[in-house]
Amino acid sequence: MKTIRLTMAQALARFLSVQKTEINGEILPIFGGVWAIFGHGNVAGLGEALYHVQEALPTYRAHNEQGMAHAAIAFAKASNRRRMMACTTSIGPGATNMVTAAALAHVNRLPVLLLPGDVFANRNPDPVLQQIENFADGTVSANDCFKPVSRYFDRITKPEQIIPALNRAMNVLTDPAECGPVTLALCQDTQAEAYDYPESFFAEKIWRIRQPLPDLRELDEALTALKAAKKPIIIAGGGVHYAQATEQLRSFAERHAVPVAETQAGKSALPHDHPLTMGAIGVTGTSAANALAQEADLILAVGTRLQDFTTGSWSLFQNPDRKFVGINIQAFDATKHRSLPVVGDAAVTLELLDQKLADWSAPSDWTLQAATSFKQWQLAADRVTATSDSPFPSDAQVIGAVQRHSTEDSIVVCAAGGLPGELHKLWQAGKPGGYHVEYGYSCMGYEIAGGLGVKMAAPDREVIVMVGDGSYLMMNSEIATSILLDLPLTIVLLDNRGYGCINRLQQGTGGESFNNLLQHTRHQSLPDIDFRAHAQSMGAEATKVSAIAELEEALAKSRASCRTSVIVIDTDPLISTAEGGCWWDVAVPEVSVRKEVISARENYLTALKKQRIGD
Ligand SMILES: Cc1ncc(C[n+]2csc(CCOP(=O)(O)OP(=O)(O)O)c2C)c(N)n1
Ligand SMILES: [Mg+2]
Repeated sequence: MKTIRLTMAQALARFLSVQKTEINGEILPIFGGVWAIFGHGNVAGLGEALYHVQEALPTYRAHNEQGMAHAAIAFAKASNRRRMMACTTSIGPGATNMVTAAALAHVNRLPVLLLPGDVFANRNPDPVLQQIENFADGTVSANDCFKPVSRYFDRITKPEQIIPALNRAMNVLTDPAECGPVTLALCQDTQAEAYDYPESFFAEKIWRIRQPLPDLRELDEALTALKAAKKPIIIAGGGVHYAQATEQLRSFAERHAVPVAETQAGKSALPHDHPLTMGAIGVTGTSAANALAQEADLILAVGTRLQDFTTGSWSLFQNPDRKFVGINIQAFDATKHRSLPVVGDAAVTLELLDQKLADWSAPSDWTLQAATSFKQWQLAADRVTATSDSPFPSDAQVIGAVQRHSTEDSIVVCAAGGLPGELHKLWQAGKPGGYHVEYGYSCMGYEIAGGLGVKMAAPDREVIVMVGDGSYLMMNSEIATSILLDLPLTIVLLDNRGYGCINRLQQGTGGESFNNLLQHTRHQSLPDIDFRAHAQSMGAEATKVSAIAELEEALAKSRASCRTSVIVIDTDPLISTAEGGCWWDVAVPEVSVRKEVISARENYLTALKKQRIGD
């Protein structure tokens, strides 16, 4: 057997650089690069190794480990999981900074390879700088925090262990059902240790995402249920995009006249003006989608996790005879809430169902009802997004302006605050993938770093990040990275001077405004944060606009610019779009001295009666 003597880190870097993927007939590196922030836990080992493979596997430096992992995850999401990135950190704080991002990837079923440094396998220098020292368990390190949020976790204590570990890692990262974060904790001394690796370990490998066929009995059961339906509706989730099944979804819906509603991850599966689209569903849904969902007798849930925002915490589907059919690559999701499961690839499964349904279609009065209620919704949406000259416009009015400025190729990026709900309801997505909102983990601070990852995946498309002041303050440092890498983003910052959506939620649950908007916090003096100056200090072009018309001018300028632009606009923290939406289960205190809480509790108890679980 021919061997090559390399350190574990050199072997790992070399292995990653020869993993390939096939996209539309083109062979590309599956790893778009490695994000790295070095420290003593990875600079000498993996740092030295990455230096030598930069041609095939570029290294990128970020400013925050969570941020760089967000960028990596966004890159994978924008690539429909066909491509991905790795992230390496030092031991300790650098590593644990990535745990939140690992959870985000875990929830959203997105691939990312996390390579935190770890303590010495030989334990000689113990405790090494930043070693946590668990009193009761000598095998525990800070990296154990990754275990519950990794689909596969391993600690590499011997150089030869990467041979099976990387094979397993690649399997998880490219398996459509298992897909999620993989963490390989790399002990510092092991990174530097040499081994005679078989040459075959470094042979180029092309990974293709498999498309499993569904079980025929499951397919038949789903078919029988569908044929009996009088009021069917499709819920399109993120899986529709990851399976690249948007065309199959569209032709299925058209052939069988089934209206389509979209989750946050599913949005943009159908173009916003398709005659069968009902837009967003659930807590942040359109009145049309939600009215239909209430009556629907058959819910065809495709590639969705059916999280509470989609189901209105299980209050939305009120038809006593309703049936769920779950088309999903992962049985865990396909069988949720007693759905009839059809475990398989969404594109293949929709095609098979389509053929077997032949000329069956939903009754025309149902589709007519759907189209009529969507038209009504559109009128409401047009009203709330129309221009205003108010000094404090609503989020919806800002969205209207950004929408008017955007093109079919623009990609809007968001994650937390009031904006995701407003965007879910109101954004009119053109092409699949034009809407990138992380709402599985809804992680404040994803927006800018995520936008950077999206831009890396789609450098020719305009990336518009919409972000609240709270999320911006939580994490903005990858603006500097976007300047470093010459990857321009358009960032629209909506400053409502605090955590507007949580303040509204607090009021909605009977609470006094407290600790959310800056004015309601314990303070000596109220900060007047100059976001424009802040963004400018990192190298971005930045402006503050005082009205919607000015915002539109600034957006046009930003498109012409080849640098990241930050456009700041003051908005009203108290307004959100009242039209559409449905109940969301947020537990209200059973006893309180506040009469507003008591009354909110009464409303809560009434609402709970609509919750249907386990039937
Ligand atoms: C990391 C993280 N911490 C806390 C939350 C809970 N949370 C959701 S939205 C929000 C406020 C966001 O403020 P901002 O970005 O200004 O948006 P706004 O609500 O004002 O629209 C908070 C604290 C979260 N989603 N993520
Ligand atoms: Mg805010």
